[in-house]
Amino acid sequence: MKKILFTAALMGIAHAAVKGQQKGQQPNVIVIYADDLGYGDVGCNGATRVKTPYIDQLASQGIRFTNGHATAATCTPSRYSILTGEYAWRKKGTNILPGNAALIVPTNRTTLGKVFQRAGYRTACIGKWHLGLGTQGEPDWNGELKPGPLETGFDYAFFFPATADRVPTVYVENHRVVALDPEDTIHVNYHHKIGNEPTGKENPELLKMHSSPGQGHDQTIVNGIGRIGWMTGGQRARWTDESLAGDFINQAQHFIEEHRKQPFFLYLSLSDIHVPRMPDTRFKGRSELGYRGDVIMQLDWSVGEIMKTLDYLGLAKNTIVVFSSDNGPVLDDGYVDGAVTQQNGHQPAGVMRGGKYSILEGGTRVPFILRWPGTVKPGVSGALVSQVDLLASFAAMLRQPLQENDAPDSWNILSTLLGKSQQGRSSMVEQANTLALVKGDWKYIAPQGGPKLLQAVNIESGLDTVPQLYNLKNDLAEKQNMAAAHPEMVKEMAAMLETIKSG
Ligand code: NG6
Ligand code: CA
Repeated sequence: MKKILFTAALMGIAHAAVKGQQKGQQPNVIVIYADDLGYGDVGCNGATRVKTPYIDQLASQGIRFTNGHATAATCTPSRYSILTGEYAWRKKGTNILPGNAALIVPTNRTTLGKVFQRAGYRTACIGKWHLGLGTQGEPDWNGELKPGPLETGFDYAFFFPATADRVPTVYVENHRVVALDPEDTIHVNYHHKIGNEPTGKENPELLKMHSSPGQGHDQTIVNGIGRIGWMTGGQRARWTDESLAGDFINQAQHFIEEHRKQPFFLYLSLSDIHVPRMPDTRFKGRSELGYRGDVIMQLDWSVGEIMKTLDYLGLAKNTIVVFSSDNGPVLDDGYVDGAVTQQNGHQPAGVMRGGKYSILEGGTRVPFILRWPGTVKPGVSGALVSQVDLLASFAAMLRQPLQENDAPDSWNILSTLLGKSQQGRSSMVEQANTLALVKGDWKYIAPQGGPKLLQAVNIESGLDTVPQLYNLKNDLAEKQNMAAAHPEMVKEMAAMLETIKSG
């Protein structure tokens, strides 16, 4: 791992000498991707019970989109889409991946990172990956882990393989586990217990945070927290949950500082506010919402650190920062962390129904901010925009041609993202156990059987065996199913969804 001497490195740089260094250059782009952060979890979208001053500042200096979306209500498909410009439901095997899955992004296709690489940018992926590693079978944790981010558009990568609640709980730098010890090799299994380390199920007395009854997370204990999956070995390589946010920010600052003189693209995929929510000790108990509120504050701190780094290096004006989240919010996602008992009236999805795992608006409508000081006029936009559009939009900005089969669902909405147009996408598909089509003010949810309430997480799935049609303009909370009153529109939108599916 590269040594992080960020502060020392910065102190050695004469501030004035750095300023304007990038004048006339193409703008840097940083995508800060939060995990499971709901539309209503940030102050600028109405949260009052938790404070997010840095995210609010980013919004007030840029455009805050009120109709901005992830493509899906869970992580892996949304991440697949933001990087490939393709709806994930077009490709099999793109649902939530286990920690030992193979790479699902084809290495021969154009990705967001590759668009920047072709335009001469240095690119990095820092944070949560969750798109698989290797070609098939178990990735070789003790050898070379490829293909992965380096084969799909990134020059540098520092990440963990899946989610913070899945083994192996280690960092990977480029192709190798960080702090790997050949005397203590890493082995992972998602089917049965391996090794003799305690598990949350057998040794709950060793836990510092308990898993929610019936929600798993009771396999190998790492850092006092039961995980999904079993692992053995790699004792020195294991991360500490309390340090995750700081570790990723250190890496990000180092990358920005190192590339301050050339255009860079940073995909900064933070672990907050996904479970296990185990903030750095200085954030523990800081909010009134339990650890969920504390990690929102930690996420806000992370955003602030990036903003300060850009300011300090004189790069703020020449850097586009996009901030969003991979899916909507959830309170109890498997651990007893106070999110439910200390909700205190906080509304993580704002006025919307649903959340993570749900086809209702709370599932995919997430915080979405773009800041480019001096170029993009601050404001609020209600235009329909999706993360899947970043690829075609940035390709247009960089004048990088896309081939016929590249990024099939990505629309060039650059002028909307930059606030020059209020016109977003005319239609968009949402995914969560079924598909929904948004067109203008209307949303059609394709019929699909299944539980109406996802009991473990206490979230409405939005599933119904009959078609649903909502007018989002008048009824953002999707309370009035208008399907019976507008059979023609149901027919038309169902047909349009079929056309998009076969397209
Ligand atoms: C679910 C996990 C949940 C979380 C999610 C992935 C259970 C019962 N729940 O299967 O805790 O890890 O997967 O979240 O195992 S995501 O944001 O990466 O999609
Ligand atoms: Ca997520």
